[in-house]
Amino acid sequence: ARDFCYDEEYCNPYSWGDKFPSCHPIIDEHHSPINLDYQMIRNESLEALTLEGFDTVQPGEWTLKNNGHSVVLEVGSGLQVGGGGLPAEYTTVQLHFHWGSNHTNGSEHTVNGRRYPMEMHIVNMKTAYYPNLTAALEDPTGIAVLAVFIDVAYAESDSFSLLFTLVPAVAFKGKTVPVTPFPLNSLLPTKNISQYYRYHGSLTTPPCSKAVLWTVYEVPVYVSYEQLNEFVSGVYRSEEGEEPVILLHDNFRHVHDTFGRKVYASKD
Ligand code: 1SD
Ligand code: ZN
Repeated sequence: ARDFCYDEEYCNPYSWGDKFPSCHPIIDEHHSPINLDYQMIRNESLEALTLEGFDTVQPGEWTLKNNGHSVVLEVGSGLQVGGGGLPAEYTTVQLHFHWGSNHTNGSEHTVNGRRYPMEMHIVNMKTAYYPNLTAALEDPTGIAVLAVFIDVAYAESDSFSLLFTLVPAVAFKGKTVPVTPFPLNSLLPTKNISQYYRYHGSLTTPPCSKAVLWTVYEVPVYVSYEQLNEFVSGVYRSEEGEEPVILLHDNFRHVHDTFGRKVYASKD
């Protein structure tokens, strides 16, 4: 039996709480994702984050993996995120994607109700405190996720093609492929990197732990329609040889009420 899913009745996001009690959307709780609107509080002290090691080629080898819920890039240990109002230094662990079935949906966070076609999450855990992600989930600020919206344009993205051309190798659940490290900042917006939203929320997948400081970049990055289509139509949540063969898509959670949470916008 699958642990959680996005479509079937018994395991979709509205019933995650049956198996994972902290996924129940209890009133006043800090769930993610949320809609970002113009009600945000401008916070002049939120400056650009410090992304250590993001502009260099890390030693070693990274791994791209299909875990049946997303495509995940596990990175080594040399990447660190801090500053930008975060209470500590965080070590980058992995990045992964959420997407739809075409270019009209896919992102988890929405901006004034609009969904982008994709959203990338760079997952970081509080350095020096926790041996692994599971341990960090007990801390309300144990995890810092950097979210980047991915939109479509006519031009192909060379940076994303590095990663996306490897996706066919992990088309099926459980598949992994080695990745030669590359500067991770090539996947980030090139302009206005100091413009972002900040709020406290949860993991968007079970166990939905309220352990995440979210940084959502305002400016999207762009891939071509072809790049998006190939990704969206080429990843399965079934294992190789398993019947039926089921596409993995629409792996985004519905947006949640902020219940009066403060959502900040950075200084610029
Ligand atoms: O979906 C991811 C999940 O794969 C895992 O990375 C978790 C962190 O332990 O985070 C969620 S998410 O909230 O970044 N979508
Ligand atoms: Zn995610």
